[in-house]
Amino acid sequence: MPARIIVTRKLPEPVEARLREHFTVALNHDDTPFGPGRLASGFRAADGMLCAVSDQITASLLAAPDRRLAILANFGVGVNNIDLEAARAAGVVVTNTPGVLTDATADLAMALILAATRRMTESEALLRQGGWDGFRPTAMLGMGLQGKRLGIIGMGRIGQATARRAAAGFGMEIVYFNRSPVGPFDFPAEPRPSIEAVMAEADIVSLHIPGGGENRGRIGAEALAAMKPTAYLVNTARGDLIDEPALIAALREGRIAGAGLDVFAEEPKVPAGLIALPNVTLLPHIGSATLETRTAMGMLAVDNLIAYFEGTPLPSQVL
Ligand code: 8YV
Repeated sequence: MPARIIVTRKLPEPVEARLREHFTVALNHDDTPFGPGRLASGFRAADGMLCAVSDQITASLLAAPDRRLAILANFGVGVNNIDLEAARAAGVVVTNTPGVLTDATADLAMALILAATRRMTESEALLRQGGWDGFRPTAMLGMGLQGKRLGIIGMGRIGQATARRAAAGFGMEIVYFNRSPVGPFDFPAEPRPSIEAVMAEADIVSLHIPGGGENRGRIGAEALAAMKPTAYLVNTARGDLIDEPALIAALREGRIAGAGLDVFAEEPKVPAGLIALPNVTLLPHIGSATLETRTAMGMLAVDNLIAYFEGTPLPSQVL
């Protein structure tokens, strides 16, 4: 009998077709997010779940005595939506989708770097609101990237891909902090001993570390105070890395120049304080949102499920 798989979100068609070929599958046709009740009944009814960042996989779900579920194939590289300690204790296998979303996410980090430094959100708002009265040599002046310093926090796959784009494509210098030694790279980059050291000398800081755990709130008042008043902060990683009230205060008081954010601490809530600020570009978690990438992520999640139920090595196992 094929294994029973529950899919918590609507996925690109080829991924859903492949799931139907291999499993008895319950798809989410109308894409309504699962609440705790629907997740709990899924844990009782299915052998596996293909879940996403919008699903909070808590200790109480994982510890339920009537759980049937044996594997969580997470759609995404970040797994901070899953209580990993509880999954380990329950013996539930967890997989993710590294590698296939590196380029799309690094592209979006560059897009946010450009949007922030070229004041795109502010400029477009002016135009849409009918406030543009024609070309002016001194209007909407931003900051050029050439020769500026990009600070990468977390030099993993996506951090490196962002740095490579910035160095090779835009002539930026790269400084970075990584918890463990990393490199060499195919672009020039200098390590720094701490996050604050990177933040102090960067013209733009881009975050690429995992969310949750000890990283929650890591970019708080102290780290933000280290930044230059002319510098920008970009986040395509996880929203909870940033203490949002501290960031709002820094932006409001002009202690940093601007920000580009694709992720938020309590998605889909976006603090009103951020929405009110003109010098921030805000995107609804679209780092990996290309058809090619979302299809590749889905296929990798399915590869993991197939391998698990066939008893072969899993392509990308977290636990
Ligand atoms: C995903 C992401 O689209 O991979 C990640 O960690 O943040 C995104 O690219 C999202 O997690 C969907 O589950």
